[in-house]
Amino acid sequence: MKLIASLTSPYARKVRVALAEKKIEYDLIEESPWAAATTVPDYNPLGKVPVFVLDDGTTLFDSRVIVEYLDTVSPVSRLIPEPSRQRIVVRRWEALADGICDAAVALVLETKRAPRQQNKDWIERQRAKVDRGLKELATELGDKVWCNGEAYSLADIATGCALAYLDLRHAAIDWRGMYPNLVKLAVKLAKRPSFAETTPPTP
Ligand SMILES: N[C@@H](CCC(=O)N[C@@H](CS)C(=O)NCC(=O)O)C(=O)O
Repeated sequence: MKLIASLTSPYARKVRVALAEKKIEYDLIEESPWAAATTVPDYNPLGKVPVFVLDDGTTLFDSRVIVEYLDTVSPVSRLIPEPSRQRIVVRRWEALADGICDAAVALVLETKRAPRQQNKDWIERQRAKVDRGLKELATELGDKVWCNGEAYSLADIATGCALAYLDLRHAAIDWRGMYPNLVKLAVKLAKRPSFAETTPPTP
């Protein structure tokens, strides 16, 4: 099995952390979906990473589908709880964390454009999503040990990857100064081998 991914993608990192937690062997194929010669559209018509390629050639995307697949095929370290209520809670965390990444990625792309081509309203709209998203993460976490209570889950992985992506691309967003409970969680996550091994390279 192989994972087509860029090392800076927060969605790909979520999958790589899940693969490490579940101790699943795979080949990592590094690809930038933005490179002129990218082969990503050969695997995913949407041209996005991550893509997981099964041994029979089946391609899986996006990151949420891949993680659900991984959790289904291996019972090691369950990341998505079985009971439906808890399962939905964890998937909501993932949607929130991924949504923060969506807005953070949109901000990166917009601010790469020539200053005169940048749309200020669009930038403010995306920034507001990040700010509200962070507030919701912190409120939902409260003083719990992990996002979903007592047990480590996909909710923590998605949240940790989103926070680290903000550190990577938006160092000016001071989530650390505003949300000590998210800092505590991020520190705990960084100590896990799955996170330590997938730290994105600094640009
Ligand atoms: N919802 C998708 C998002 C994937 C995504 O947007 N990946 C970015 C890299 S961080 C990408 O490949 N962008 C290329 C493009 O939008 O053309 C997932 O969870 O996998």
